[in-house]
Amino acid sequence: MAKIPSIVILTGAGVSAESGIDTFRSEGGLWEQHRVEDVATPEAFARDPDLVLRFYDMRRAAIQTKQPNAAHEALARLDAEWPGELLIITQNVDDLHERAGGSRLLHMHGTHLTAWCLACDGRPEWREPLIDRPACPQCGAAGQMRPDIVWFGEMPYEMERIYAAVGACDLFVSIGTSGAVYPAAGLVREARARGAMTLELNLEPSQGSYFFHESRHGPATRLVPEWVSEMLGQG
Ligand code: BV8
Repeated sequence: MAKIPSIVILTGAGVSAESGIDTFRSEGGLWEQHRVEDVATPEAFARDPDLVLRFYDMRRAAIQTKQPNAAHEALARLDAEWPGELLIITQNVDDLHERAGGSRLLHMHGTHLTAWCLACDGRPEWREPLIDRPACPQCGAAGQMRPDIVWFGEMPYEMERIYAAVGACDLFVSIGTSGAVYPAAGLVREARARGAMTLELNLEPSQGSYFFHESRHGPATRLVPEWVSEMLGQG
């Protein structure tokens, strides 16, 4: 009985673009409106916490008005029906994968809808602004909560679990990411070095296209449902 291939899927801002969530590097993207180092680093938070908290309050409110798209839904279907190992590793901090039904999922750069209390190290679910320095719902400490987001210079979450899954997968698929940010951008080489087939689904060639066995270019809402149907033998 042939082994059912184990799959690791890495997603980036491109998978949420058609849900109306800004990507980072595109025309007018987030990093055009704000210098990364001004809003997404621990140094920026120490220097001007209000600027950083307003930036994340704006995005936290915005994603709650958006809906998952056909790419999120197709990945949730594969997640539910794939009989072998499968892990979706997302760089995104929105909850659209979850709202589409995704479960075998991890957020390597954190999430908008949890906060991080620096007093009790709690990660309470949080949907409201942080600018008014609310009290932690777990320990009551006031003004100690920051976004539960991995900023530049900070260690991404669950790196051991990520390297273990990438090192053991038979198929590594990258969707909607520019390959500009590490260590996420280095995972394709890790997977390939360990013998996995590698596939890129992206609107255009990315900084990492060279490392993929196959690259398909187009919108995620077309490419991802097509690929999932192929995988579930309905192609
Ligand atoms: C760390 C949360 C130590 C915040 C984010 C090696 C070399 C050089 C630099 C480094 C290096 N190692 C580390 C660094 C430093 C740094 C880094 O990579 N800098 C870059 C800028 C050079 N990395 C770090 O600081 C990381 N921490 O290294 O700690 C360490 C090292 C090793 C092991 C352990 C620890 C922390 C990085 C995480 C920072 N936080 N997000 C927030 O969201 O505000 S990163 C953030 O930017 C996202 O999470 C994502 O990771 C990245 C954006 O990239 P994408 O998601 O790809 O989005 P982008 O807009 O760039 O591209 C979108 C793509 O989609 C495009 O290709 C486009 O064509 C495509 N697309 C658009 N529309 C569609 C589409 N595709 C399909 N359909 C569509 N409709």
